[in-house]
Amino acid sequence: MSDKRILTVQDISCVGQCSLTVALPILSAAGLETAILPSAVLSTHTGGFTGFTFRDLTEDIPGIIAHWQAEGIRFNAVYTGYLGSAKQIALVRQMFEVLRSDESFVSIVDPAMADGGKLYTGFDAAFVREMKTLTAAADIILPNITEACLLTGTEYREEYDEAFINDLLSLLKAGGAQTIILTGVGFTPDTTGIAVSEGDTLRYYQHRRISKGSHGTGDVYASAFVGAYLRGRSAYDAAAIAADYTVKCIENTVSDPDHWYGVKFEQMLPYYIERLK
Ligand code: PXL
Repeated sequence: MSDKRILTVQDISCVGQCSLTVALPILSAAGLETAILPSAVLSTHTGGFTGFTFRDLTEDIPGIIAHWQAEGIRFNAVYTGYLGSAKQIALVRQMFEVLRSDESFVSIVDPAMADGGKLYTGFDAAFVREMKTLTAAADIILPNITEACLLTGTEYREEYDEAFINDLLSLLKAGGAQTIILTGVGFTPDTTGIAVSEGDTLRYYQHRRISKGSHGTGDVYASAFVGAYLRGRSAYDAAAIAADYTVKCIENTVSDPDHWYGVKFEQMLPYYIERLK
């Protein structure tokens, strides 16, 4: 296995099984040396908890980038998730340029900002506008349907057909997106899955839909995708491995009503590691 070093930029939600507390263990399980850059520190995630603390770390980022540049630190991939401010997005775009390894580099953006037709608490139209510039600059993006609608100015719909998905993908491509992993796409009530768009090729990976909208599953999915992709799987195969792993995590959690805030992804890591062999 060739050694790859990845940087992931997303928040630390101290409690809640999302963002960095999910990405770091999953990427490590994939065998990747993983550096982290926390975009913000929250006491919990914002989905269902109230009264959480939020410290934006945007002001720390220029100094961190400058230090890494002085040390000659470079990465084979930068993978971004939930970001702390619109201003931070411009800094992340700069990171794609100044922290890329000359040997290999891929930029992967999960525009984590919305779900179920709604922006997450704290984000606004200015954040969406800035996020558009990041998805245009990235090699691979992983929006859900709500995020794809926001990025393309499309009205969100609960029910849709393949023509709607094709239009969303065309608009994303027209906006500069390259490889698109569109998540949460299902055409029957009992199925969901992924649309993988690369150049002129579009393939679907469909699977059983277990429950609607489990917290943190977008981060589990994106991290598992990034791990598999950087371990040399094609975008489609990585999308499928990540989907199967995420389903296992949800199956492992649904019977526990107290565990509403995230999924028990840790117990399923052996399955993920096995799939990467
Ligand atoms: O899972 C996405 C996510 C990440 N980070 C924070 C969140 C959310 C979703 O609500 O609130 C802080």
